[in-house]
Amino acid sequence: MKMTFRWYGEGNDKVTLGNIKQIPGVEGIVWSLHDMAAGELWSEERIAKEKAIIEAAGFHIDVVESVNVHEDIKLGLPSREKYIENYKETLRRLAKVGVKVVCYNFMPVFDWTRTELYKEMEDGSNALFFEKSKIENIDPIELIEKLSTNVDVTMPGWEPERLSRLKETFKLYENFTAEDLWKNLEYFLEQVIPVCEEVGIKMGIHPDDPAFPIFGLPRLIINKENIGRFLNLVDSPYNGLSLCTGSLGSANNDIPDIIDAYHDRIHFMHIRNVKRYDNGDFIEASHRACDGSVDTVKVVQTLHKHGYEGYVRPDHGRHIWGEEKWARPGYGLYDRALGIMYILGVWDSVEKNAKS
Ligand SMILES: [Mn+2]
Repeated sequence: MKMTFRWYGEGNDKVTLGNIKQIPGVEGIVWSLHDMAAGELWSEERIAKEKAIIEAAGFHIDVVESVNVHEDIKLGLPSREKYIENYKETLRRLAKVGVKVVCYNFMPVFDWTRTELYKEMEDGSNALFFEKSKIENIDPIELIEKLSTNVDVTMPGWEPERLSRLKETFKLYENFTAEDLWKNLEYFLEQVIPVCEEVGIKMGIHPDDPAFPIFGLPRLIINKENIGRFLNLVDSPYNGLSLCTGSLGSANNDIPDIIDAYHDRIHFMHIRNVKRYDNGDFIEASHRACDGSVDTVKVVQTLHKHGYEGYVRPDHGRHIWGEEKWARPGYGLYDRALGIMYILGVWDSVEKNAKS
């Protein structure tokens, strides 16, 4: 297991590479060019600059999260061809500087959905929260209209300046089915995976978050069965997974069982915990197994059992010690650092037991 940490880049992240350097065990930075729009070709100069900054701080640049997939590719529009060509060329350029794994997702419209970014917990920390009743059975167009007339209410990703564009995007997905999305995903993989095989980059799809359909939009990467179907779309080791225990944990998935089934196709692990409530709400919890619904201890044990040699990062953390004042939602410093120590603690203890 190779430990990494996600960093949003200089001037774009209050956490510094110097901070990260002091977390035990971190070897690599998970990075991206965050100002690149989906579908844009990444410039070689920008890639080289980012590589220089990260390597100067003593980290590797093996994992990129994410190279985002343009909405037209998900929708299967004729304009997807130019965006797929850009995607392939970006992969070639990343391979040239030594990138090994690229994380991406194939979720319509949204990257991830929560209803609150700073839900206060009993201990004074706060975390990302999803309240199901807030968005269940709500027509997204109606929700957009409600949000545009009431400026005091907003949701992450639904900021007033985005609402009109959101409305257009949602309209494009009218009468669009999960089978349509599967077909478009297959088309994308058939184009991109041969390039990956040629240049040596492993693709890892990130599960949908949350792992169930919302706003009538299809969701594919949500459970063991669908992950199996995904891996068979193009049956190549380069077509793999960025397995996120938090995303899959937002629904009742047996994650150690999923790892048992597909461990040889997992290139990147996101490890975090979520606490699920009976009504379908969930909140992001500390990494500790007993604090949430994901058995994070068994997750790490299962990875060890299979001799997992891929990349790992702690995923979202809570905001603790007041860092909500400056940190990105989910991407503070302290709780993710604690998460790393928990993950490494479990790993080292299994490792030691195996040797004695
Ligand atoms: Mn994740």
